[in-house]
Amino acid sequence: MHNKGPAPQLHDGSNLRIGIVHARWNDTIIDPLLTGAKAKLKECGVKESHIVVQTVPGSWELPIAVQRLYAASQVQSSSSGAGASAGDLLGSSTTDLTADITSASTSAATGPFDAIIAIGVLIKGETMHFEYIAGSVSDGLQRVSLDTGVPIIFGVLTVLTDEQAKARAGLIPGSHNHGEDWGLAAVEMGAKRKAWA
Ligand code: DLZ
Repeated sequence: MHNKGPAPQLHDGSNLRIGIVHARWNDTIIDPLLTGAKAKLKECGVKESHIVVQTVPGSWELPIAVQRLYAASQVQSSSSGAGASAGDLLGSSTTDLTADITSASTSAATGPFDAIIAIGVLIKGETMHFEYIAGSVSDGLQRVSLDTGVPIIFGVLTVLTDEQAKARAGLIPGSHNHGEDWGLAAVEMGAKRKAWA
C-alpha cells in the first residue's frame, strides 16, 4: 500500500537536535503522526533530550511557531544556555498529546535545531478555510526554511476526508504512518545540512 515514498536512507542522528511543532486540531490523527515521527528519530539515534516538542492551536500557526522556536534555539546557543530555552519560548506542552515530554527534556536541547518537523492535519470542510490555510502554511513553512537555512519537514496532511487522514496516519489496517517518513526526513536533512555547512 505504501510504495510511492522515497527509498529510506538511514542516517546517524546521534548528534542532531530536532524540533517538532504540531497543531492541536484533529488530535486523533496528530497523535499517531507524532508518535511515528518520534519513533523514527529515536531509531536513528536522536537522543530523547535532543527532541523538543511544542504545540500550537492550528496549522495556521505553524510557520510563526517554527520560526520563533528556531530563533530561540539560536539565542540559547549563543548565550551559553543562559536565558529562556527554546521550549520555554512557546510555553511548555500542556496537552495529553505531549504528556511524555518532560520539562527537563524540553529545555535540554541546548543549541540550534538541525531540523524542525511541522505537523498539522487540514481536512477540507464546506468553506474556503482549507484552501487559504493550506496554501499559506505551505508557503510560510517553505519561506521559514529558506530564510533560516534550517530544513523544515513538511508534515502537514491536506486531505479531503477523515478517512484519507486516517489512512496516512497508519490508523487503517495495512496503511502507512507518514509521521515515520517525516522523522527519517528530519534526520537525513539535519545530517546533510551539517555536512553542507
Ligand atoms: C479554523 C480551522 C479549520 C476550519 N480547520 C482546521 C483544520 O482542519 N486543521 C487545522 O490544523 N486547523 C484548522 N483551523 C484552525 C486554524 O489553523 C487556526 O488555528 C485558527 O484559524 C486560528 O488562527
